[in-house]
Amino acid sequence: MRLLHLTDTHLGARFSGRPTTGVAAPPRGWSRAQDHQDALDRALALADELDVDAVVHSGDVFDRSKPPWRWLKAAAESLARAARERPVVVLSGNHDRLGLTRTLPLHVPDLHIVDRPTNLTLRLRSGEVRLACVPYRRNVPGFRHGLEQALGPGADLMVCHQAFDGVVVPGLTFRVGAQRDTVGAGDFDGLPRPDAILCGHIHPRQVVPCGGVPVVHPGCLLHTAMRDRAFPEGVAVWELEARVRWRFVDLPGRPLVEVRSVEDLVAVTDGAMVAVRDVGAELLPSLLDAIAERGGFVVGQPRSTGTRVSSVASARDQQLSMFAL
Ligand SMILES: [Mn+2]
Repeated sequence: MRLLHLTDTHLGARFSGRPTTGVAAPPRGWSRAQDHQDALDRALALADELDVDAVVHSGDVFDRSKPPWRWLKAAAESLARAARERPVVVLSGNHDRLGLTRTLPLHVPDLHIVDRPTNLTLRLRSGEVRLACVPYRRNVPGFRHGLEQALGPGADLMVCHQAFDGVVVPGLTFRVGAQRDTVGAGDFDGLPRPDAILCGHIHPRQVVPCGGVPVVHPGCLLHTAMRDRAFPEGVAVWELEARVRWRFVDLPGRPLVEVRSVEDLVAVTDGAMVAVRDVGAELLPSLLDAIAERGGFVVGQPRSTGTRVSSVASARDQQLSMFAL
């Protein structure tokens, strides 16, 4: 039995910062939200190619709880089409704050939209799989309550959108007790153990143990911020045989490049989205020309030397980076 696991598609997301204008402006009509929709379609095409038995999305389907109509419609069409081929499970994340049943009022037989803790049995071609699904919970008691409902009856796998003790984003390791929504092995006491946890929320790809159970984060399907550009974008493919295994598959999106000097231009390839940082004002016009010549375009206001970086700004950046998860 084979599953495709994707997460944090953030459909409808625009990139922070207004696109620049003039030379090195984005192509006419370009929108980062189209990139997010394309990434979803790439992942669903891989599900077809690998002929998986089911698709599981572990949350943050949309970037905002009320997504723009255009992107809502595109997502609904893609998910409904995928669910005609195989069961598709979508779980709400912290960004899907109002719940997905309101956002995606789709009545497609094999599209399982999960807004509440649910013990879900998927009947697949090659057998059954029991999923304990716990959408994002704002605090630990809420998560524990969700676990009792979803995992209490027993499950093969768990699906959730939560920060687990020990997960890492740049500059921060999540710890139980340090954030009110971070959970740990103790929260599973007295409950059946799933073989593995398919997790969303944390954008850098990683695996952490939780009481001996692997918590697998394929990472966001497409970057929502420049600072994440070093992390791979993609999905996990699960094989459920005598033992449960997964592998990560990269599905790289548009290249993201930060340009601070002439040396960085080499990384600007056709279609690259570029942030210009801390460049001297006298150098800026020629850099913008060079970026445009290489087929790249700039998002955000180019920052010249000395215009911004301060300890206050970096503290705020860090807060923003946490908010963006
Ligand atoms: Mn997210």
